[in-house]
Amino acid sequence: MKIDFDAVIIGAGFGGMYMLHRLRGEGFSARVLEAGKGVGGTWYWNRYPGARCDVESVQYSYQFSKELEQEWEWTERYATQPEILRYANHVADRYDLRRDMRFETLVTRATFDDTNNVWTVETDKGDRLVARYVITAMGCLSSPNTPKIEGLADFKGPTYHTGNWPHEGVDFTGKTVGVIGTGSSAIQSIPIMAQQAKHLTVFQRTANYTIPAHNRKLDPAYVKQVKAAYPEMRRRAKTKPAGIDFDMPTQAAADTPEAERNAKFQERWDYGGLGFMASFTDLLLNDDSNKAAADFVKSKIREIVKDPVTAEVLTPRNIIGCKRLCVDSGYWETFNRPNVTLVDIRDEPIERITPTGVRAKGKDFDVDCLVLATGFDAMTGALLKVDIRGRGGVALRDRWNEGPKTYLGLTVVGFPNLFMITGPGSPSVLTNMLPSIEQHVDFITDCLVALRAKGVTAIEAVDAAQEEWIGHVGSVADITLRSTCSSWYVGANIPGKPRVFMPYIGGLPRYIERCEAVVAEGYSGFALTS
Ligand code: NA7
Repeated sequence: MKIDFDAVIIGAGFGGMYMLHRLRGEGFSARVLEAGKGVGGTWYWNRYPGARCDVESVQYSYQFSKELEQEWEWTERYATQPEILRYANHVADRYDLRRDMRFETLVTRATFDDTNNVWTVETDKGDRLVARYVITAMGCLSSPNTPKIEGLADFKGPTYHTGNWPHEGVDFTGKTVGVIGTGSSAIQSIPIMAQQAKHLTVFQRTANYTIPAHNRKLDPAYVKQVKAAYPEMRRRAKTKPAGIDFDMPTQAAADTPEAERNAKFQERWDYGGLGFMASFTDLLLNDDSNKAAADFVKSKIREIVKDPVTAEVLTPRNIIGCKRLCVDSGYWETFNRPNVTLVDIRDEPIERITPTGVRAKGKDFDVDCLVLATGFDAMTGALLKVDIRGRGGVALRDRWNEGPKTYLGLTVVGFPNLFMITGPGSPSVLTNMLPSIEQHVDFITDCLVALRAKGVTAIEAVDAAQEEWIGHVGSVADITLRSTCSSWYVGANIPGKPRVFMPYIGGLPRYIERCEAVVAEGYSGFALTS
């Protein structure tokens, strides 16, 4: 059987780029297929105003090359989307990655051939590529969710989705703007849109928690210091559950007197960012401790937002950290502006979109343009958009109709020679994505090298191993409060999506240990066919 490539990689984000680099280094042939016109994945599409990473830039970067690590200069504590995209392009140039990439090419179908143990990958351009392996690098938050609100298609003005933002940018100067959604994308973009727009109306279904970023330009002396100690920082990061090097708590909020507890929350608030949830060990384990953290943030909302009614509407009612915590620059303050209106649609959904605006709560809110900050069909959306057919023509869509089941978040029973970078059931979105991506890419590369040495033509997860892994993913999720609310982690934002806590919450160190054990045991949990 003639094959075109050892591997077809779907997606040219950070996963696809590093995957290509590693495979080339080991002498495999590979082709990357990418829907966008360039590299960068999520950072290619998410160009909304204020888009930034919520992991600090010096940690949200590749670590596979010491030279790359040393030569790249991050300029802000939290890198902006343009800076991260520049970094992705720099990596593509440095390693001459584009020559094995095909852009504006959407993968439509991938079919496994049981007889020859190969995949045929088809694209919207009419390609049919035969490869031994298919590696998906499509990202966890890459399939934008456009809610089915009646009348959306009739709106006369422009409609923008934060996850698929026009590349030329949007100037809201002098415009009236309606924003639907108050997740991370909205929380980052609202303060900037409010500065430009004549009037901004925010339609909020669920009030959200956000912690100030306290973003700043990075002091070159600090960057120098980080670079000098990079290996140590990276090593420490891998010992932390989220793969981020920061001070881990040692004390439970439940064992801490109130004044001391609040002082700690204040310290973390002043420091800024996601580390707020690491103020104490038990914020996601104990209801009272969680409430203490939530109350602290609620008191901040009341302090910052001048109008008590608006403050009350902005005050979240769910537990903190259940939905992904947001990191902002001036979000609450924005609601003190005279040109910003908040509409609470918690109990009454938007009735419809009219040709001139939004009808909600029996009122028409006329707007020139509409921004959908309505998130993504997370973790499985991009994968299931491709018609992936495994052994016997079984569709992944059918296999996962009760929620995704994987072995290690990397492979699926019935789908031999298919690997997923940061698939459901792996730590992925609960960690710093870059080290998680690198760990997966290294695992896959080492695996392909080992299979080649053994003359293996097919690798497939074994049912018992997958069941055991899924059981473990579910049982660790049940221990935390994180699985208890309606978040995209459980697919709750997509009507009809099965409710399953999708990422692995056991932490990166435990996950790495498990992957290493699988390798040490000669790829335990997998069936290998020569
Ligand atoms: P999110 O966090 O999923 O936020 C989407 C927002 O859109 C959220 O406030 C939703 O309310 C709201 N939404 C979705 N559908 C509707 C409808 N039909 N009506 C009203 N409001 C709606 O997506 P983001 O892009 O902000 O962030 C995703 C991740 O990217 C983020 O966690 C970071 O990791 C980076 P809901 O909460 O569902 O009531």
